[in-house]
Amino acid sequence: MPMSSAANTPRSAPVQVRGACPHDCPDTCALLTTVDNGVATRVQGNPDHPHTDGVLCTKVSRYTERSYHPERILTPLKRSGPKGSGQFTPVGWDEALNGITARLSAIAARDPEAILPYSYAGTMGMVQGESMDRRFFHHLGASQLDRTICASAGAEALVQTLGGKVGMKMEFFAEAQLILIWGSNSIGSNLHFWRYAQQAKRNGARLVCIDPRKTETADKCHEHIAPRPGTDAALALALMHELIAHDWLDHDYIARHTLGWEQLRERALQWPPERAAEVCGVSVEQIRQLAKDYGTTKPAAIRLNYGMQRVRGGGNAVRAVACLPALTGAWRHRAGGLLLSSSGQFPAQRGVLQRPDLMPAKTPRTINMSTIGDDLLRAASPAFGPRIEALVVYNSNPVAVAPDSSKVVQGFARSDLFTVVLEHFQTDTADYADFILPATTQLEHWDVHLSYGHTDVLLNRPAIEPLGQARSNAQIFRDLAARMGFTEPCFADSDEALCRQAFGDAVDYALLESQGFATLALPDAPFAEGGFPTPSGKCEFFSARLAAQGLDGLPDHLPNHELQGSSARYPLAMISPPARNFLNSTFVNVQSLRAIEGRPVLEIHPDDAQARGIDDGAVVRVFNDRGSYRCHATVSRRARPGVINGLGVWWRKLGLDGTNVNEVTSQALTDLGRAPTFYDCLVEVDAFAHPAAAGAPHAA
Ligand SMILES: Nc1nc2c(c(=O)[nH]1)N[C@H]1C(S)=C(S)[C@@H](COP(=O)(O)OP(=O)(O)OC[C@H]3O[C@@H](n4cnc5c(=O)[nH]c(N)nc54)[C@H](O)[C@@H]3O)O[C@H]1N2
Ligand SMILES: Nc1nc2c(c(=O)[nH]1)N[C@H]1C(S)=C(S)[C@@H](COP(=O)(O)OP(=O)(O)OC[C@H]3O[C@@H](n4cnc5c(=O)[nH]c(N)nc54)[C@H](O)[C@@H]3O)O[C@H]1N2
Ligand code: SF4
Ligand SMILES: [Mo]
Repeated sequence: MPMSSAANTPRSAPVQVRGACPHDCPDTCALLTTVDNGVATRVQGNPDHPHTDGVLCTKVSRYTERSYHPERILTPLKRSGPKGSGQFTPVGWDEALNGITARLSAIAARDPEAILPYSYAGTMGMVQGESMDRRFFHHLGASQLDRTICASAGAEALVQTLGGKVGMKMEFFAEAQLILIWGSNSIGSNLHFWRYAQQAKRNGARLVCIDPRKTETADKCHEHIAPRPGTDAALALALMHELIAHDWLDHDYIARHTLGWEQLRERALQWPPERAAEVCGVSVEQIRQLAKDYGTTKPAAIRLNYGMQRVRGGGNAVRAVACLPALTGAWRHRAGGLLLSSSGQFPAQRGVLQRPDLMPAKTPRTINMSTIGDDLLRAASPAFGPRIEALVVYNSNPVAVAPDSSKVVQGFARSDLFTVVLEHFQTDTADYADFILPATTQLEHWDVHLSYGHTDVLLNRPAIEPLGQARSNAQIFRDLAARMGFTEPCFADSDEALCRQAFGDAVDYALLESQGFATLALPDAPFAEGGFPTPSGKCEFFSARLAAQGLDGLPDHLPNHELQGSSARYPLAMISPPARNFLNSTFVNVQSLRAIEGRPVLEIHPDDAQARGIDDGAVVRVFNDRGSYRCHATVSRRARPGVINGLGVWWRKLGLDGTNVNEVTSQALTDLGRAPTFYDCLVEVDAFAHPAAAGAPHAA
């Protein structure tokens, strides 16, 4: 079929338009959208893009269902009932934009820091996610947002250890002889990495999954190690202990390319496998065997992911694991080392795109998105600054995804808070808006993407015209800037011009236009000869920068927050990893995908279920001091004893009794990176009589 860049073609044969998957997923797939007379009829993986290899996950292969969903918001909406009631009336763009600028101008005249943008990675696109929006809020002098909700603990840990979000190339996992999949359900959340891991497996590699939950990935690995949540640093330190005890070390690599070996050695020797086994709740033999596998197999690769980060000691855990490849010299081989995130390797021109120079001379304060619950309820004070009076939410659904929902809901329900939500759908968050603005989807707008899994840049061309009156995020902020009287030329840049600015000359834009993606030129084995992007140029076991902040310069095991204080009386540890057919809270309203997930479920081990009289399929109440949510129990050995898995993240209004898993999660933050601690959460569960329990179908 001929390729076309035209968004709208006259009546003619179908065309295919090249794009990129916008979702918060490490795979950043290349898309091919079939367009038949202006209608997108099919979204497929681009077979020419090596990482995508023509394959998409189930979610995005249903993309047309999401884009043409009958509940898409297609006009601006103005609130017509009480906050949170979800009652809105359609209005024209002029009325909406005028209403919004009037209110924001009035607040800004008093104090622009009372205005807060709230966005995350609903689209990962650099144009629709971090360009015109940032210019707008910088010029306005609004509060800045600390975007911590996902990855900042691990990011900070990598910066302190390896020097940045750098690591192995995803494709070389296929050549490894041992792969540790550590804190990741790759089949569910990183499918295209899993394809390389399978290739390695076919070539004889051993695969080990380290995850408290027995995931579908764990099922397909040779070995599954199920530590208690929040104990990975103890496990990593015990592995170091064994590497030292058996001298499975690369002394030459350590001497030339690491910093702080003597101190780390001393720390690790305090962690014999027996001690770690006690902390982690796994057997001494499993730890010994893992250490032997890791110490004696070459090349050995670690796919480290986000699961271990969402606890108090998440940053330290990532630091501990990130030390391992330097101890064994695994980095010498291109199929050895570690990958958490590749995104630090892209030559993104963020200063050009975001224009922080537009900010007022006195840099506005920063609010942590992970504590939005508390911060919306905070009064003005010298330490905090002004009360938050206005929120502009886009690319995020905080009422569903932020921790400690009851606080978040209370904050969004404030009658004096002015809230604007840019959305495709009337999410839990949009229900609390004063104005909802209809945003375009990836099929309808331009964008350019980096990846946090592979190392290719992708261009997304619009395949179809915007549906209804939808406008791209960048267009909406351009419109708002014009009405606010921002006259700098940068507020006139088109979406396509922003695509060109994102990487400037560092990426061949003509290649992006002709093939849809461009691969960065990077060394195959980035640290074979050291050269880490840390201040010392070495892998920093000991971080002088952390020590200078008064923190431990070495990685250590930090027990979970919830094991201390009043929460410690709740007996079960709850983690809430993603459901495979949702992406965070995106897709929960897509009927065919929700049908696969069935209903909100809590996996509970047979012993824990029996002790509480909970039958498979029963409605349960999961509760602690913060709140309670309702879902259906799945009595299953996917849960380890003492740990329950509340699969996320359902829209509250599509869950049971308007609740979801974040009713019980806390706003406590991680050791590094100020990130949330979703998986550091103690609860109790009980069965209770609920009308939904009778005759409801079992979830798959
Ligand atoms: N299908 C699907 N794919 C997704 C997403 C989605 O919602 N759905 N979300 C996307 C996003 S935003 C992200 S950040 C990534 C996240 O993807 P991953 O990095 O893979 O992280 P999670 O899926 O959050 O958790 C991975 C695994 O960690 C386990 N885990 C929980 N606590 C611990 C612990 O203390 N230690 C260890 N070792 N493991 C633990 C969980 O049981 C889970 O199976 O995936 C992306 N991809
Ligand atoms: N309990 C628990 N909570 C969690 C997690 C967990 O594992 N457990 N995971 C956490 C993680 S890793 C993350 S990353 C966060 C994610 O949290 P969010 O970033 O809020 O992600 P989503 O829930 O997918 O919501 C994204 C929203 O953006 C909208 N959107 C998409 N594209 C566009 C666009 O182009 N324009 C506009 N205006 N809107 C768009 C979508 O419709 C969707 O409603 O959730 C966190 N919450
Ligand atoms: S969500 Fe991930 S696996 Fe699915 S199409 Fe997008 S990038 Fe690919
Ligand atoms: Mo995330």
